[in-house]
Amino acid sequence: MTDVIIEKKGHTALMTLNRPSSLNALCEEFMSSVSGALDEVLNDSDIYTLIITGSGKAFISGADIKEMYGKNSREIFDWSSLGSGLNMKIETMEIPVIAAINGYAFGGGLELAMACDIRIASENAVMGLPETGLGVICGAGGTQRLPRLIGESAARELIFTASSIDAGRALSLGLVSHVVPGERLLEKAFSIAGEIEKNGQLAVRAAKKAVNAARNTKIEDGCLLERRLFSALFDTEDQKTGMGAFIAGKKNVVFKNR
Ligand code: DAK
Repeated sequence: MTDVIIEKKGHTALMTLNRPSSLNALCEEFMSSVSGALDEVLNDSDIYTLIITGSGKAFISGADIKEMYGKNSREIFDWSSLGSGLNMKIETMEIPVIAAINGYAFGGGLELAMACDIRIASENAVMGLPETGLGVICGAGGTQRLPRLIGESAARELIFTASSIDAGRALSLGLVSHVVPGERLLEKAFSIAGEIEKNGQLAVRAAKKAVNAARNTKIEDGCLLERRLFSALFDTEDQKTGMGAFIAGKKNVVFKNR
């Protein structure tokens, strides 16, 4: 059985994590498969948006506790580079990535979802960072990304209490941007992907780069980067197409992404 399934629909790639026996827990072998699948997507210039979801009742139940259990600090440090590398790869991918959280997203699973650009959830999704309850802390960016996404107070509470939240609470905290019935989750994800894909892809990618920079740049530097990216787009055909269509009163712009 393939543990990561990639399907292409138009310009969208759907990546389904498929290790149901452990609810998609991230073991070393599985992380390598996910990383390889991400490379496959990265190397396909025809893909404009990636959706990541899980099969069965979990998005990802977390890092594989059984695999981590016996390791010492040196071994886990080596092991962990794969997990953190995975999230950095997702976060820095040129194209937008949508996490369609279909069920449990705990620990490393929520950390992976937080590395995505957009998160949507099914009504039955449950999320949390249970690590302190396991005697450890997040190891793949959870303590860094959660406060940035939902603010320090709520993030500290979730991390220190190791408590789980349902999809409605995640929505109210701004951790996910939509909650839909399970059977409509992928439809919603594809609909968001479609909205993104009708725009100029050079602009979308520049926008992702600029928004990413906002996380760790001084406002002056971020605004300078934004201005540089904005200016560079004026040397593209897309800018003439998009603005030209507005001036001519045309709707349904078709960008050539060049
Ligand atoms: N690891 C290993 N196996 C897991 C697992 C996990 N995280 N989650 C579930 N499983 C396995 C179960 O052991 C069970 O296996 P069998 O007994 O059938 O062999 C099977 O999946 C089905 O699970 P359950 O029988 O427990 O299913 P339930 O529906 O009853 O419960 C559950 C679902 C998700 C509520 C429960 O399985 C659960 O609480 N799972 C653990 C959730 C958790 O604590 N996750 C956080 C793990 S710590 C790092 C990267 C990341 C991390 C750390 C470092 N580096 C890059 C540095 C992150 C740490 C974590 O994620």
